[in-house]
Amino acid sequence: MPHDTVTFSFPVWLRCAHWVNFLLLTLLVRSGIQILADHPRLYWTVHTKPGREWLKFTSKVPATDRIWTSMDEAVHVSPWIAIPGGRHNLGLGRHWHFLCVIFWVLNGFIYVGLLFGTGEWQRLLPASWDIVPRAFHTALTYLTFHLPDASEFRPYDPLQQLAYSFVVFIMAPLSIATGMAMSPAVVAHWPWYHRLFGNRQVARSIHFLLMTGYLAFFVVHVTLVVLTGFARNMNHIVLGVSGDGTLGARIGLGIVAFVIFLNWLLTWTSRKWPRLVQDTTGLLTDGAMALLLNRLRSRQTYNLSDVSDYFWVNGLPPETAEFQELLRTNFKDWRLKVHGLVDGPISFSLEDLKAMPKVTMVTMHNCIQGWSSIGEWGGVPLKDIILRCKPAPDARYIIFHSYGVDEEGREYYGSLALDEAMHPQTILAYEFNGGPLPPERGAPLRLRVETKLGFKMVKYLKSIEFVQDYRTVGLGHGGYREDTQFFGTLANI
Ligand SMILES: Nc1nc2c(c(=O)[nH]1)N[C@H]1C(S)=C(S)[C@@H](COP(=O)(O)O)O[C@H]1N2
Ligand SMILES: [Mo]
Repeated sequence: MPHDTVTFSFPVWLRCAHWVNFLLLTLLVRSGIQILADHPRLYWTVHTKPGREWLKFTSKVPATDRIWTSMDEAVHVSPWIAIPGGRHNLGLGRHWHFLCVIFWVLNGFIYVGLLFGTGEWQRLLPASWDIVPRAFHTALTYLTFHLPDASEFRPYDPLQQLAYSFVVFIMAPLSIATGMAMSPAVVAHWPWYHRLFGNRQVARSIHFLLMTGYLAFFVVHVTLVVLTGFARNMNHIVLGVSGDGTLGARIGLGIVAFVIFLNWLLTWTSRKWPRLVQDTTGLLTDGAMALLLNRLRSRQTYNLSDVSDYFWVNGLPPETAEFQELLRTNFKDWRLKVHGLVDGPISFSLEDLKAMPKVTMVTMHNCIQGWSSIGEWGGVPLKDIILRCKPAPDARYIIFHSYGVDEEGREYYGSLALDEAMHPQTILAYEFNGGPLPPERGAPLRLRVETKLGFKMVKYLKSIEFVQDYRTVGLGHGGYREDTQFFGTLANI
């Protein structure tokens, strides 16, 4: 009975922040696992070549008799572990991840603000370095199946103080910082940012390791809460009072049951009504993204020596007779058609495009699945095409139509707002790594928009269309992946 002699109480805001944090972390971890399952390899190198990972959660061996695409990599996860579970459901996993992270960061700021605003920090933050040997001593006490002396709890024992401070002031900020380093918009605008960690894949690996850190903390924390006087501990953290009654424990277990229920409910809803989840979470996450990230411009200047020796392929060349014929004739009769809200239908041949001013750039590609590669792209700034086409004043979006179709005959397409399309590193590329765009890279022409995830960069371009609102195209969510896999359309993170 360690802290019998000590009476103390936790303020209500601290107790609330604690339980809110618990709920959000369950969802953040589960959605994070879903995201990881789409490319279950972790690397220290930015080039993400299979075989160069330091950790993998897949037994798949890339096929050698055909192109092994990044889609082949995605593994199935149980909905008991991940939200929403299944294979290639990261679109929905990401909606939960980003929705929860908004509240998690808010909750964290409120908590830390009140910690310092109320003086509560003095109980949490170690005041001197002797916390380290004292915490070590406490750990030894626990490990030899003893409990520290009651006087050690003020209200935390030294090990708790150290562990909690570490989670709050080191791990949580690092999770945020490494999460941001995975945003294509952030690292396109401030390429130095991901180098703070080494590179984007190191940040991704650290982000994963922090997740395992929370899980380890959780196990030890709950074990000790149980072993050091469960009823009394629960009275403190639920009711804010000292005492041996069981009310705190009963309510606390009720909260845990509610968190489990909510996880189940949101998982079930995501599987049953994915569109509803996409639309409702998007209200907040898209707003936040538009405000914070979508205006950033790509300013990448990698060197040719940075170019990756491996670059995953996502989306194979269309097998339609039409496209195969274009391929066979080396795109001689191919034209990029421009239609919609423009001064009159126009079209460009490859020669026309090559005669226009050319941009060459070395940039990092970030797929939604988690892999990245650096490549050199050459092509025409989309801005120049737009200026030539003279869009009508009410044209606000560009739709990129592709020759690519899925098994059900649905076209691969994507969209960009006109202002995003004007960015200097938004180009229509006809060259890759110094040569003509290879068939699997999107020949004859593909979009490159360097502040966004790869799925926005439509390959095998057929035409571009100026529209007032992307909601009138396809199923209305801004692109093929948005329509069929529930991805968010801004794709800045
Ligand atoms: N037509 C078409 N374009 C596409 C895709 C696709 O499947 N079909 N995949 C997208 C995705 S998810 C990514 S990551 C990039 C991959 O480009 P890469 O194959 O050159 O690496 O292309 C994008 N453009
Ligand atoms: Mo992708």
